[in-house]
Amino acid sequence: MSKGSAVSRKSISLSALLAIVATAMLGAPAQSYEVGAVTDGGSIEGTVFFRDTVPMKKIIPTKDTAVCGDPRDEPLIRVGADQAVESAVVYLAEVATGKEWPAVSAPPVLDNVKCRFEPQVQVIPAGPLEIVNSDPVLHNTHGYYGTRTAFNLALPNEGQRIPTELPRPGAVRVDCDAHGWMEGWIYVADNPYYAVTGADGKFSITDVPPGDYTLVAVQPHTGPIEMPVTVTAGQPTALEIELKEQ
Ligand SMILES: [Cu+2]
Repeated sequence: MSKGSAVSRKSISLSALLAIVATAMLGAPAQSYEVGAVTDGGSIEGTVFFRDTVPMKKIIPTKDTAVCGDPRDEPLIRVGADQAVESAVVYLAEVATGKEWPAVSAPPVLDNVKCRFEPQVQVIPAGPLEIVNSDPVLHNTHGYYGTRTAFNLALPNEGQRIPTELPRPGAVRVDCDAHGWMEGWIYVADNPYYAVTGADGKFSITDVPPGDYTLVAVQPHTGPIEMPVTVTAGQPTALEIELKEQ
C-alpha cells in the first residue's frame, strides 16, 4: 500500500470531478447502442496504474460506532504494492454496435455493509438497481447524477432491500445522509464494453468488433484518461494505463 499524504477532499471538488466524468461519459452526441453479431472480435487486456501520492481521507464515525468502526485514514484510491489500481473503471466510448449485454438473473446490488458501500465502485447497464442494508442501523442511501438526485432511500432495518432504477448512462455518486463519510460510485454504461479492475489492476474487455475506439479509464478520485485503441480481428491488444491526480 502506498503511503499517502493526509489530504481531505471536499464535496465541492468531488462535484467538479463528477462533472468532468459525466462530460466524458455523456459529452458525445447521443448514440444508441445496437446489439449485432460480432465476427472475429478482438480483446483489450490491460493494467491500470497510479504512481502519484495516494490522497487520503480521514474518517471519523460520529455515531453507530459499534457497526461503523473507529476513526481512521483511508486511501481514496486503492493502490497495490506494484501501484496497480483496484476498482478503476475502463470502458469504450461511443460504440455503435457489438456484443450482447451480459446476462443477469437479478438486478445489480448496492449493499450497505459496516457503513461502507459494497461494491464501492461498479458499472451497470441503465435499469434496475437494488439497494440493500446489511447493517442493524439506519442508512439513507442517496445517489446523484451530478447534483441531481437519482434516488434517495431510507433503510432503517437490517436485511431491508429496496428496488430502484438508474434510467440513463452517466456517473452516479452515492452517499449516505446518516453517515457523511460513506461514498460509492456507480457508472451507468451506454454499451457493454466495460470492465472494473481487480486487486491486481488488471482488466479485460472481450468480443470487440475490429476497429478504432476511444478507451476511457477513470477512478472517482482521478481524472478520466482517454486514449485511442485499435482492435485487431481475433487478437488481444495490450495496454498499460496510468491514471493521474486530478
Ligand atoms: Cu449510512
